[in-house]
Amino acid sequence: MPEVSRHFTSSQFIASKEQNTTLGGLTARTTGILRTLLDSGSSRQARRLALSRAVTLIESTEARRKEQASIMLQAISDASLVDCPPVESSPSSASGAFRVGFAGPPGAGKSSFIEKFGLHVLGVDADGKPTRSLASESPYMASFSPSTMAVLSIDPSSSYSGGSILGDKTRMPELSRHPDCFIRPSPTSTNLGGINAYTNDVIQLCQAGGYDLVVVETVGVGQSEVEVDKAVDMLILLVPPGGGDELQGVKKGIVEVADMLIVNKADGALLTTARHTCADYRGAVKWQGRGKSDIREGWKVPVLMVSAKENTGVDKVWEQVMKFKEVQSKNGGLEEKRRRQGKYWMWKQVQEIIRLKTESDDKLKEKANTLDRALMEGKVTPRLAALQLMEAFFDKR
Ligand SMILES: Nc1nc2c(ncn2[C@@H]2O[C@H](COP(=O)(O)OP(=O)(O)OP(=O)(O)O)[C@@H](O)[C@H]2O)c(=O)[nH]1
Ligand SMILES: [Mg+2]
Repeated sequence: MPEVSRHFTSSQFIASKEQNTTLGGLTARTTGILRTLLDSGSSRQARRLALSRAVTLIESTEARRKEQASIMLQAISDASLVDCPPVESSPSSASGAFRVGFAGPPGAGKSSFIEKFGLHVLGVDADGKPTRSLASESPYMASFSPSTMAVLSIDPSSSYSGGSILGDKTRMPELSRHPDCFIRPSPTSTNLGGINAYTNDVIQLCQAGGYDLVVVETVGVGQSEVEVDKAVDMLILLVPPGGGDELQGVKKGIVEVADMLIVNKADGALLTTARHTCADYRGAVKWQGRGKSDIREGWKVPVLMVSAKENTGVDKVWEQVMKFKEVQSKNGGLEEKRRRQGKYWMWKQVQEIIRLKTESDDKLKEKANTLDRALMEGKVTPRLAALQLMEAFFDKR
């Protein structure tokens, strides 16, 4: 496993740029990626490409590339790098990018909606044509008006395809052509449900690259969406119209953690059903955010009706996102949520490091396989198996 304690100072970073040298531990290629990503002088296209390459590095399973990724992430998160040349479009470094998660059942229209949402937020389409009128400008825009956006689409079926921008695959053809939008489909990792172990790292990268708004799309209805809430500032649940069984199909857990609910496909023959679904959800979320222990204290979860197809309701959703950001920034909820998330990701990384180390060490792997078999045969309890594996793990050190 890579050493994660290596770090660089900003003067080293700047000197390496001036002298065109590499940073300790990083190859020339990785240094180049990092430099392009963090340098305010990089063009939008160059920075987008560097981000794509950096994500590929993070998702790599190959030991050497993993090590590069680890050093790169360390360099990015190093506080001493803060005073390296700032990225022009970077939002205030205090809060970084705002992260919004979209979760919901397969086929609910998440990608279709994100495309319309993204175009609305950015204000112009890929050809520079305005996508919203001045009349739809909101007072909240004064404090938050993103000029760049990243979309991380967690693809459950994905066999990873090498970092191309799969606009058609993600159903965001227009947005994926947009020069200020970075779209990246990523495979899920089976043991983590709807997000993967790197989602948080990729979000950090997007932030380092100056992306103001990061949107994460996940698929499924259950544990996975609750998990995506650990990586975002705001979680939006997007559902199709339909009551009864379909409503029950959306697990209670996700409705409880959602900060906003959207009923999509409120168009044509589905409009009446969408209205009923909306009313049902309004009843379901009535008491959310009321408890003193809820970090969203005072936030009334909005339930909105939209149509990605007809491009309706998108402005209202954006208005509520900005409002949530403002309310949560002021009452400290945003900061508190990020602190809790930091703790969560530390332990998630511990788990991942143990898993990778076990897989890359023949003896540990053998021990794990033996314990696996013993578990299947009922010869050992999960607790004992875990203890034995940990003992073997620490013996190796
Ligand atoms: N009528 C109608 N159909 C829509 C709307 N939004 C999406 N669809 C259709 O719903 C289907 C699924 O849309 P996607 O955007 O791929 O849905 P998704 O939730 O991203 O799907 P997964 O990523 O596969 O979970 C497509 O056939 C869309 O054309 C809408 O507002 N109205
Ligand atoms: Mg989708």
